[in-house]
Amino acid sequence: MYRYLRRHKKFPNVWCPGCGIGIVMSAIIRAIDRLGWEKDDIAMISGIGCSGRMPVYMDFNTMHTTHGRALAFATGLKMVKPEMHVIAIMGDGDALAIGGNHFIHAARRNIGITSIVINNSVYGMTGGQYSPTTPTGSLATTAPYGNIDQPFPICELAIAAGATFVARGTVYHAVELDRLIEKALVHEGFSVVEAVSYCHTTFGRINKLGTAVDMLRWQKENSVTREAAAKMTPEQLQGKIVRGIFHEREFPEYTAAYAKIIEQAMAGQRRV
Ligand SMILES: Cc1ncc(C[n+]2csc(CCOP(=O)(O)OP(=O)(O)O)c2C)c(N)n1
Repeated sequence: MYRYLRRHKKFPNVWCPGCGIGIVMSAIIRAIDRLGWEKDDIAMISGIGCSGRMPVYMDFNTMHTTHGRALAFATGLKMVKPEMHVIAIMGDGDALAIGGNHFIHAARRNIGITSIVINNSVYGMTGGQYSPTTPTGSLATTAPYGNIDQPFPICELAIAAGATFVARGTVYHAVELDRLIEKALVHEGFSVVEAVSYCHTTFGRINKLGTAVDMLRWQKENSVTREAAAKMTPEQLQGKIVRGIFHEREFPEYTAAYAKIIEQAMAGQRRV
């Protein structure tokens, strides 16, 4: 674990004690360690937010960029260095509010980036405003009477937009999460792992959900695997988090397809 951290420079971290983001970070480290990848071959890119702080603590090639633009920077990097393993770390607000268009277009292109979307149902860093994943009816500092918007289903959105590997795990099921992340990392095209986390400091407190441990217990009791979900009725599934791989398919990866275009152009082979 320590081999992957900038522990002499960047610690202590900004996360609240008990925050789920640390569990996601450990899951990513375990997945990378199992793959045996060189740290120099990995680029980890984030926007702004509590989730966006993760690459600051990791000893890879890292970029901590502007809010909502992790995938724009990651796309640029992947285009010039297609041989690198590019990982984008985003909060739900970063990925789906301000960064929503980048998310759907990166998925549409099937560019070989692994996106980890840490879903804590809220804008954590800026004080608990409601985000695109806040459940309908939940309280937030900007929804003191209850959020009336529908939450974005991250995995369904990613599949519809064209992502070729899409999975969801929770921080309670940490070992399962690192297996999902490992599969996403080795996938050739655009892969998305929704890591369902929690923010006990802003979302939990205002919604009276208890401590970090209570929120972890809630995840344990209210999530089911895809296989179990297939045997449940829509009523039984109400409010449950379904975990597992939702989508996996083959489609040409963007930088590989682009390299072919360059080859054709250099050879003077125009199609019209
Ligand atoms: C262009 C821009 N708009 C707004 C902000 C303020 N801001 C910083 S972090 C953040 C939201 C963070 O929420 P999320 O992406 O869900 O991450 P979390 O902190 O919950 O991990 C916002 C709105 C900013 N830094 N830049």
